[in-house]
Amino acid sequence: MSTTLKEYLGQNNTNINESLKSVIMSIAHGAIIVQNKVSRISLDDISGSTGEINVQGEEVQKLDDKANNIFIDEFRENGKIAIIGSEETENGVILNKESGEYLVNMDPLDGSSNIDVAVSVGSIFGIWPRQDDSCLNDNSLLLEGRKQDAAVYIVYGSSTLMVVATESGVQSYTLDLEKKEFIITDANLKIPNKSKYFSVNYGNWDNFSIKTQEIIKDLQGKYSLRYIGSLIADFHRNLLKGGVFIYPADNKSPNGKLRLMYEANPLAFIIEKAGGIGVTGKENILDISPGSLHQRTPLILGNKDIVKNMFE
Ligand code: AHM
Ligand code: MG
Repeated sequence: MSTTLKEYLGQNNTNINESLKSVIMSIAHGAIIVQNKVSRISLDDISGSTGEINVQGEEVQKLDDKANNIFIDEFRENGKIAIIGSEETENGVILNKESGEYLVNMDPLDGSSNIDVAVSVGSIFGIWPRQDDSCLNDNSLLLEGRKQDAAVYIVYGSSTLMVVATESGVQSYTLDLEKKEFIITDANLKIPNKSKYFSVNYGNWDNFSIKTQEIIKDLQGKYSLRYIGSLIADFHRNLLKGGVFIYPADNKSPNGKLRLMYEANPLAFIIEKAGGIGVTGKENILDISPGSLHQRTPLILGNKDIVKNMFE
């Protein structure tokens, strides 16, 4: 008998409160709508860019925009979310100033440069309990990763998966397209002890520092190289098979490319709950005290052993 996401969250051993359950269910509902758009991109004229440039200075893809609106609408309807930070909006979007209990930082469509070529993309969410502040503004979103109550990502790939991490562990659910329900397919996801892969954009080699080049040279020959260029797809493969993902600082991106609040923090939370670790190279991602919503960070995510060896 298959257990749906709703049924699984309803079981006593998950230790998740009702409000958090409803936030997770809203993400699942939004993801089913986004999955449909992703699969129909060429049929519904939603490929390509909107012509706008987002706060990151990157082209906004039509689907970036749609996914952003889909999840914001879900969260607005939910009522439990006070404010959202999104890759696609310059400032936080206030939803429920009075009684919102959670703050969500999200990348509504990660890997969007891969959408038009039918390569896996994803959505990423970090969920924090609202702190004791009466005035709600962008600063309310700037909490350390370790304070997250939960983090979630979706992979829109050959199948659509939703991975949910809370204090009690990490579960993976697969979307049953016929029933339009996420079904639990792994109740206790752990990164394997033995690693298979390392993932880095070798095209940036000349911009890497000597130290970064040495670290990467050390991985060559020990592990197979896999790099998709969709963070979620690279992360998910390495989480299941064992490995390390590296997006370091370089000459072109002195603070790294990926964003702390809605890419690094949720994935570092998930990998830690699965037995791995997320670091910048100098500190644990989850301990960084954030300075701004769209802050970038060097990012290394993987098995504890490989990551520790990289800096010895
Ligand atoms: P996005 O959030 O705008 O889609 O960009 C982030 C993406 C990640 O999915 C991926 O890991 C990275 O950018 C790839 O960057 P690069 O093409 O420089 O290797
Ligand atoms: Mg992204």
